Amino acid sequence: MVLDPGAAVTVAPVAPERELFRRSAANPLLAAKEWPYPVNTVFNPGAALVDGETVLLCRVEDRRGISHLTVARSPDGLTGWRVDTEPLIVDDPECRTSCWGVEDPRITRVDELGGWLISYTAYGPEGPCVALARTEDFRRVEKLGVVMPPEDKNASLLPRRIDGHFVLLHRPVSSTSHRADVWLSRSTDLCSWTTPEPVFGARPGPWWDAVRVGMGPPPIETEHGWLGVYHGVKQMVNGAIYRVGLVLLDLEQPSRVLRRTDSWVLGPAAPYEMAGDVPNVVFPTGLLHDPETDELRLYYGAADTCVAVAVADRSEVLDYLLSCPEPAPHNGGAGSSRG
Ligand code: BMA
Repeated sequence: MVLDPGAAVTVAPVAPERELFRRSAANPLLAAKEWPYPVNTVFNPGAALVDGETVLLCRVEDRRGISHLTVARSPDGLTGWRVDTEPLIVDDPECRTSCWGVEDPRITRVDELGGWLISYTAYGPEGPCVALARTEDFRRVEKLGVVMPPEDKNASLLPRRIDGHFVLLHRPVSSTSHRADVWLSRSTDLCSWTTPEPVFGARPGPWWDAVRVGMGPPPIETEHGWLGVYHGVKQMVNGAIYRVGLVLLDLEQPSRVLRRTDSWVLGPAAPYEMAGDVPNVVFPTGLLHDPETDELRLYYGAADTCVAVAVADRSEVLDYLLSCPEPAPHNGGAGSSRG
């Protein structure tokens, strides 16, 4: 075949010249050696700002292999961490849905609840499912129970109601197609949830997010839409690679994807991301915005072994997202060919 040098070529948008998300020199922030009791690993933290301090609710895998959630606090979100000596949320050996542990919390500040909603994975013999808990101070929690049956995980609640409904993004897995895409469900009381709506899916073939996608931290409201961070998985012959991409969801119709990055914006490259219990994993779970500096802090688990953070400018992130092409009608949706 002879290529016509004058022919128009469609080129995927390139990533920005400098990295959007820049790793902190303080990384890794937290690992087993910082823990006040013996544990295997510390990773995938939810994040919140509480009375001027950064609170990370970390997934801690104990030396049985079962995970629980424990709070660490820091004045600047980077250094001077103080770790609680007791977990905040633990497995319940009597409960079918969480006797194998609790994992991967996401934290949403919900002003009308006067506190924070924690969405986390409860794990038991039926598989992973989504559970909720509420806290006002990260010292006591009220468990609200399981809201999505197995297999479902990676749940993040939006911080405000839309048309009178709370909105939960979550990631069920189809037992027929084995698709693992992002859906959303709505609720007026955080107990009963409506029929799920597809949001966006894995892109088949060679894509970096071809095998599974899952929402990361709760999306942040911006003037252009909900800024969402997600993880995507590619299966290689020697294992999976977990990377990070971005979506912009419509403010009033959050199942509508306005933009999605074709390229990942953060992937395993630092030694602590490439080696550990599960090599080549960057798994985003916490996102904080400082309105004074416009800085975003993205907290993530690295190699299922430690906690790290990368920072970005919110305006640069939005400019980049807005420069990405609008997805075609089905392109953002779960179950579509390019989903
Ligand atoms: C996912 C979750 C995460 C984990 C990731 C990489 O399925 O279980 O907790 O970080 O795999 O192992």
